[in-house]
Amino acid sequence: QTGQSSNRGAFIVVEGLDRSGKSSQAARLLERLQTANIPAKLMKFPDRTTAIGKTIDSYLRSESDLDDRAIHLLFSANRWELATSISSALHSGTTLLCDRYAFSGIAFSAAKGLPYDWCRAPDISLPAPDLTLFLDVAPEVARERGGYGEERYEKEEMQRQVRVMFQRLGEETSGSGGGRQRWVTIDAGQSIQAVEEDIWRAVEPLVHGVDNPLERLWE
Ligand code: 2DT
Ligand code: MG
Repeated sequence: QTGQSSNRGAFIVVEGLDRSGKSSQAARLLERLQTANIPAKLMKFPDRTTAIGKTIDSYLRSESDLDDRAIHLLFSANRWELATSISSALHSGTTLLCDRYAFSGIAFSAAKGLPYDWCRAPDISLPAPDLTLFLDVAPEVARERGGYGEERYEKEEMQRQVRVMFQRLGEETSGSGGGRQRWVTIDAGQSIQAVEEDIWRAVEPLVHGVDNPLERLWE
């Protein structure tokens, strides 16, 4: 190739309801990339290890209570505190996988009743994923996979609302406002192997690097 190829790593986000298989699929994808000698790294939001992340963790485990808007802003701040490491990893050629990102931030808070546009505002300008894989599963199927856990939000009615918000985010991301960003819905009700293959089909074109510059969310 000629010209100014930026040849950075791809930024790939995995989103979905609780019990959609997100974390297992992200781990499998990481392994697959590493086996193919593609430099790759896996991140996860919320990142519960930072000071902000510890406050989020305590909230999710219902050890503390916070105003809905305050916790929303902390989730966003938890992404902003890692935004520089995201872009440096990508620019050093690492393919970055991320288990949840800003879409979860909006979907969960908007599902609680906060205004959608208000929820989106603090995440505007974050590094934008090249590809978002939405692992779509019906809440009743997710429930049958051994039940939801103990954490806040892990209830069927909440998950139902969250799914509606994810679907709206998907429509807006793959629409005209999305630049080169792609949103791919994966049927996560299939077998683990079938989901893995669908994911690989979407990811494969990106694993040898991306030429276009890193975009910012909703700019
Ligand atoms: P995990 O079960 O994946 O650890 O997520 N959440 C997540 C939000 O409400 N806002 C956010 O910005 C993010 C990233 C989704 C814990 C829960 O936190 C929710 C489930
Ligand atoms: Mg969870």
